[in-house]
Amino acid sequence: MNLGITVTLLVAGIIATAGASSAYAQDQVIRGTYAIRMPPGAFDQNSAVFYDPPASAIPVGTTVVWFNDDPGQMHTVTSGTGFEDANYGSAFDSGFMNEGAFFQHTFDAAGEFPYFCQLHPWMVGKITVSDAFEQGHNFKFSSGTGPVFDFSKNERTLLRLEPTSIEVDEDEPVTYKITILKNGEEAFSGDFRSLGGDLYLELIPTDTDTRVYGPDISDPIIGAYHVEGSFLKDNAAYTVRAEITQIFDRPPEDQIGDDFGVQIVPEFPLGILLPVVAGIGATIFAGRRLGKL
Ligand SMILES: [Cu+2]
Repeated sequence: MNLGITVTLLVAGIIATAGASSAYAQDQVIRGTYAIRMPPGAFDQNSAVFYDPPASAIPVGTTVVWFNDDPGQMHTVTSGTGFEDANYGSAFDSGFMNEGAFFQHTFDAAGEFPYFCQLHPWMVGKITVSDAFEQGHNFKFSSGTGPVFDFSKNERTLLRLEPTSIEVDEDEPVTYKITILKNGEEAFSGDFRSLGGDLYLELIPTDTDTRVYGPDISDPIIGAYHVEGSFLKDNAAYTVRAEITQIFDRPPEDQIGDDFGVQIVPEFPLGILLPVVAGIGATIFAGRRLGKL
């Protein structure tokens, strides 16, 4: 088959598919902000990683996009723990995904969402969704684990910042300055660019040096960034200080900033349940204002 015919057939196939289903046509565009990959060799039962990352904690409303990067292998992303789960596939199901295909799903409700691959049922992953949020003066702040992040239960938590005191168009680039304070001392600072105002930032406690990577989706820049490091691995009160320092290429007229509290703990012992719950209430409802810095 020569290349001209191949391309013609491919284009005809795409047009036929797009015409058949508008939902499928929409999925030609990546809307997801948080990426999970099926890496080369993911099909192999002995693979170290099937879905990467295998377990994530995200705020409600996040759109996750899965990519099949496994050469020559088809996979699925199917809700449920496996075929023994009577409701498997009811929350979401990608259908067969060829190499290079992607599937996206928006998580609109809190809960735990295990999923698996119908072709290789040993491939399992999990998404935990939280609807906890804190309303600051300038941002709504959501965390995949709520205000207490127990990293023995969740290895990572995705944070979302949504500006609420300014309007940002979907195609408008915004620069955030994020500072993370640990017990009141600056432990991290970085600049992050995003389109449309919302910033997704994942915190990953590790035993390694501080590392920043992302965005997951870079064209356009709508994807999540990731910050990992040992500085996140202490039993400590953390503050995430968010500021918008640029809209397009100029600083905003008024300073836009908020502080949000995140308690990071290595475990959540039952003995301290009551005092910590009181702390959650205080953290949720007492977002401190930076105001004019
Ligand atoms: Cu598979």
